[in-house]
Formats: sequence, structure tokens, C-alpha cells
Amino acid sequence: MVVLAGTPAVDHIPLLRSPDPGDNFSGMPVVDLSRPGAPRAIADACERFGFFKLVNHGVALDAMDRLESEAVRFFSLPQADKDRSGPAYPFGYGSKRIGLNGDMGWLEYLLLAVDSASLPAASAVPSCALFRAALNEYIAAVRKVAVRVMEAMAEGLGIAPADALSAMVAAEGSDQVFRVNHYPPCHALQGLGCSATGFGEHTDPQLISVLRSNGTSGLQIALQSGHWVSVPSDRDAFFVNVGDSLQVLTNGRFKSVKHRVVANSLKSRVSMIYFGGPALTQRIAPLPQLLREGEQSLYKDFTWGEYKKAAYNSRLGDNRLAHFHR
Ligand code: GA4
Repeated sequence: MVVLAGTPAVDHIPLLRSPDPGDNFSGMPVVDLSRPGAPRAIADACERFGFFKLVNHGVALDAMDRLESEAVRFFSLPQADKDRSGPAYPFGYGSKRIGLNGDMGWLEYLLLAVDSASLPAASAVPSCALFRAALNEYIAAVRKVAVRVMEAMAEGLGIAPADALSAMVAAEGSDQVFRVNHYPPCHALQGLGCSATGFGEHTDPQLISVLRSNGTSGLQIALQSGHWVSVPSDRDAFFVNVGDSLQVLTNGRFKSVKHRVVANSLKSRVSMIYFGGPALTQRIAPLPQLLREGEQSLYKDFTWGEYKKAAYNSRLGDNRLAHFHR
């Protein structure tokens, strides 16, 4: 991490080396969901990287674009209007502060609850009807993709029933979150070789995360070697992350991927992410179908509710799963 004194705009925001084209993830797994080989390719990518790019996913680009335009419109509102949709915790608008334990990033965002397949009718944020409609349309579609991908994961792992993993997200009472992030350009650092951290390194606590961004890159993932690589943007694709809970359900076969976002000095990045988590009472432990003869769980037993509580009490970059290792 680089620290730069005397640049007030980025005070308190950790800095990172600016990415260059040589950092691009050359071996990025790209899975075509319409192909028969998708389940095996997904399982393979989750074992090697905990991450893959998904194409031919069936979600209309129109729905993605509609949500992106509404998000851009929201983030262009005067600061005082946006602040009226805050604070971000438990749900709402937030700026620069991430979580409740002192993490900071060069971004503003909306953190939203999801009730089965849409925004809870009672939630007041966002108030704009067009934005809400675009969110509801998109969330219903991306959630279906998450369920299809989790079915493919079970097939790729060779386990039955087909919904052994997906049922946890599809079930009534599953704990789903949606987030829209806006990383404004950080002009103050232009040409200095360093960039503002948009979202600091972390793993996602849930089972699965499905991300879509506009054409501005910034996402980086850590390979198992610890080396960081940049993920070139693709506005037509989804990027799928394995979360901590899925790592545990697979007894470490699938890897929860460490990732972060570097803010661009010239262009805005807008991303929208669906986080699929199980019900709060769901026990998180390796699926018996996946344990080989004599194989023991690597983890202590816990419920998603317990893990979530511990996660929200931690700092972004903490190794949250370490506390649950046997
Ligand atoms: C990471 C994944 C999701 O964005 C999120 C994040 C949450 C937040 O932004 O409030 C957390 C982070 C995330 C993990 C550890 C805690 C909680 C910030 C933080 C420091 C919404 C989530 O569920 O966990």
C-alpha cells in the first residue's frame, strides 16, 4: 500500500499501485452458460480461482442498461438528496465508509435488502419509481442466474440432488443483498502512478456473488499464489465469485476469492452485485455428499446468522474464515 501526504481529496483512503495492461488476468476462465460443458468448467474455475466470467447467461442487456442508467441518474443527484437515502446501515446510501469498523474506499453506493426476488415493498430507498422498477426487473433476473449457476456447480461436482446448493439461495427466507457501487474518477491522483482504493481487498461472506459493471475496469482478484491480476471489464458479461460460505460447504474445494477495486483516475465505474446468502438459521458445514471416505470437516459448525454477525464485526481485509477453522 502507498501513502501519499497532502492530497486532501483522498485523505484516509488507502492507495494502490495503478494497474497496467501487464496485470491483466490472461488465464481468466470464461464460461458459456449455454454450452453442455458449463457445469464442469464452472466447478473447475471455482476450484482453481473461486472466480469466472459468465457469458451467454440469458439476461437481456436492456435490463442491465436500464438499471445502469437509473443508477447513474441517482448518483448524479445533489449530495444532500443522496444523503437523504442514507445511512447505508442496515440499508441505504453510503459514501466512502464501508462497514461499521473504519474501512474507507473511493466510492459511493446503495446497499439494498432483497425479499425473495425483489426489493422489500416497505423499503423507502430508492424512492424513484423508475429506479425501483429497473432494480426489481434486474434482481429477479440475476437471482435466476445465481440459481442456475449453483445448479451447474452441483452437477460439476457430481453431487445430487441437483439443487443441493441452489436451494439455499432459492429458499424462502434466504438472506440476499444487492449493492450498486459508483466509483467516481479520482482526478487528484492522475499521472502519479498510484490510485485510490475503491473497495479494499476482502472475500465475500455469502455463498455466491454475481457482478456486472459498466465498461470501466478496476476489479482485481488475488490468485492462489497471492499475485493480484486485473479483470478487464465486459458490460455484457457477469463475473461470479465464490464466497466464504460456499468454500465451507465444499470443504475447501471451491475457493472464496480475495478481490478488490482500484478507482480509475479518469472514468467512473458503476457495478451492481447480487449477493446470495442462505437463511440465517442455515447450518454451514461441508455437504456429506462431498466428503470422501474418512474426510473430516475443516471447519467448526456454524449458522449463516453466526457467520454474518462475525463478518459485520470484522474489518474488510480480515481473514474471517480463519476463526472458524478446526
Ligand atoms: C463484502 C460483501 C458485500 O459487499 C457486503 C459487505 C459488507 C458491507 O459493505 O457492509 C462488509 C463486507 C461485505 C465484509 C465484512 C464487513 C461487512 C463490510 C465489512 C467490513 C454487503 C457483505 O455482506 O459483506
